Amino acid sequence: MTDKVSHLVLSVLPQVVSTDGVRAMMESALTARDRVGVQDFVLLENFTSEAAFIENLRKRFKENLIYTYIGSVLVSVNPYKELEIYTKNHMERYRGVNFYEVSPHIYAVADNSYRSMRSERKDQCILISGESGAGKTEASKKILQYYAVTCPASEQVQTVKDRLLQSNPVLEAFGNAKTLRNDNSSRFGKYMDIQFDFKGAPVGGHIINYLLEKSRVVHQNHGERNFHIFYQLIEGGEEDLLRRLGLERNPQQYQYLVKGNCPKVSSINDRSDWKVVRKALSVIGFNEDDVEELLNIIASVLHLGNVQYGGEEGNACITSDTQIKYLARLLGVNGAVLTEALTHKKIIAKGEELMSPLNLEQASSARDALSKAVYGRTFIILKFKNTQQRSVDGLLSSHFYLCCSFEQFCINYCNEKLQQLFIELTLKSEQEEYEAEGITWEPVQYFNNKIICDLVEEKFKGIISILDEECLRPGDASDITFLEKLEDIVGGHPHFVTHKLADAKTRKVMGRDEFRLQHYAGEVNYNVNGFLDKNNDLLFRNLKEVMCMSENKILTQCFDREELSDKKRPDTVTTQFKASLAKLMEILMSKEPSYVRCIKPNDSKQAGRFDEVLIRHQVKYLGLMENLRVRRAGFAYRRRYEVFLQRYKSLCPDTWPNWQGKLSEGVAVLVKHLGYKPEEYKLGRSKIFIRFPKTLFATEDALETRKHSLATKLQAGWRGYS
Ligand code: AD9
Ligand code: MG
Repeated sequence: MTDKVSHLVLSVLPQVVSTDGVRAMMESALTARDRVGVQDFVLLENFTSEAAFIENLRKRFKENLIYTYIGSVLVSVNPYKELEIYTKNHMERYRGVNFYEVSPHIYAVADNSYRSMRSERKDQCILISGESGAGKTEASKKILQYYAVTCPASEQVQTVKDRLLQSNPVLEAFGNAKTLRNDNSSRFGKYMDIQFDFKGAPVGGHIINYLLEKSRVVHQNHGERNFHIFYQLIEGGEEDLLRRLGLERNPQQYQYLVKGNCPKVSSINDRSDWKVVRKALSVIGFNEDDVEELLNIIASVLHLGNVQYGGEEGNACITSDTQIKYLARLLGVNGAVLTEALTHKKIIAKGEELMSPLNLEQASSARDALSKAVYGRTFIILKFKNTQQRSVDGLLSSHFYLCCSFEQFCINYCNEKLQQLFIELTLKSEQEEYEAEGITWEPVQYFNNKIICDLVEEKFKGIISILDEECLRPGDASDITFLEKLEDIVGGHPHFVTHKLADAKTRKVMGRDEFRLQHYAGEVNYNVNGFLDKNNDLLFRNLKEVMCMSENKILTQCFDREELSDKKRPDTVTTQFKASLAKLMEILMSKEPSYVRCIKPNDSKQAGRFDEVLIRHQVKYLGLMENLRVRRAGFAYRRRYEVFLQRYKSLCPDTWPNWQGKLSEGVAVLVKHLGYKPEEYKLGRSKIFIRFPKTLFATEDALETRKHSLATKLQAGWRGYS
């Protein structure tokens, strides 16, 4: 019943062309077109030319027009400066207005998604992709802000809105870090689900964060930092808080914070960010006790990093017990037990438990494994959770890495899967639209990246299977034997090569410990170093035991005792990831997707700089030309009859000032009068489909001419048609 009400209300939304819309459409008129390009790439005359595509982007970028469509896909170029296009006024302008009637904007995508959800009762998702620094996180924030402002609100809803918005600073504090490419780089994948009730008000949601780059907790490359939260706490934490946590106000004191030699970043104010995060934590539902426990964990990670080992005969022992004292108190564990667990490994032999001492290297890596596990698991439960209704909107952002470690391998695999979904769904939706309109669908040729997905994930023969097998194999298994196995099993695959198998030219740009995958987006070399360890992600059993005994409530959630009783080996990281990806794909397949494709204009984070080589590369790996080809395979332009008629009716005496009959007949009369040839267009059930942009442009030009002559005639006192 309630569903029906909301449906009825929305189905009567007027579909008029607003004045703003007319202006936006005028962008396509000839004069403006030369200056600002076309606002939809499908209107490019030479749509197969990458050069024309990039030229169009450039023209628009120069005019601060950072958004352009490919049909319903939004392409966004990071302006690296604040633009006055995100005001409340702008939000209002996009609210309830059809996609094509206003200039391209992220708000249009948000609004369109929201309205389809409400009027068609279809679950929606918005997929945001692009490389590091391209603007994905910013785009997702803009969408959330749009919903927060424009969706109906009540007191209860306000809490949900606040929580959704405030979950962002918290997630960013714990999951973002300064990298060479982006001062605020998200080091995890995020899937956000927002739930709306029948009135269209957000009533709940949850966030799934996956694949945090845990290795950053213990190591950072030069010029990069650890996760923001550590610096925020140290710089911003109140005196007595730091005293309680046993921390000094100097990041250089902490081993885990000095590796990148980059404690300060000019674009970041850790102290004021700390205040924002502290407030946000309470908004998303952390009470004072929760916050205390959370900060105890963060401080513990820093103390763990400062645990130093020494020792004779290779057996590690902890040189000073200062850190252990803090750790015992902050984590609520027994110091002696923790010390033993940080220096020994429990072995179960013939039913007996033995403690075997670790050497220095093993002990350091056990300590680091503990830090990563504690931080990584805390991050997973750190999310806004408030599930009430069915899920209706997802925001997903993902990145494509061109560098080459284990984490990037996983992320790039994820992107490969998303690309597959993208191609499938774009083709599917094109096909469905043609079918719905009763127009014959002509199949399109496209590159199907299934072959690469298979290379990675196929059972027994795929890279993940081979990696898992090496991880499980006792004895001499190592990263290098993994590489050799790969050569044996997938060596002949057209998308795979190693140093040994490569031709002379490729060999020059490959290390001996690397393999190269030819992704749909381009070639990526992966260094096998650390693959086995990271895939195993082993945490010694006795360290797990200590954590399970912790009195810290967050940790007891993170370390489940069942994990200890479970004799079965836990799944490897890639296997878990593969399973969660499969689940994600299933969720996404069941929703209607919208896409935002983000492009980074230059590597120096500079406003106004359009680095063509860099952009061309992204256009390629985001599959934008492919996307455009699919979209243009049939018809470049399509509009609902009423919209088309409204705009062009003045060009034909029979449709001016108003057409009284059926809309489709009005359009038929109009285009006949305009001299459209039969091969140039098709009339569907509710829309006209125009095959070539030039047909539309000619009509636009005619409209422009007519406006001019009309203006002249009006000045001369003319009344009536002609
Ligand atoms: V990463 O894969 O998480 O490393 P993102 O998320 O794609 O990356 P992000 O959204 O963080 O990039 O954008 C990087 C920076 O570009 C931001 O910190 C802003 O300074 C800048 N940016 C991005 N989008 C916009 C925008 N629409 N307007 C102004 C922007 N600045
Ligand atoms: Mg980001």
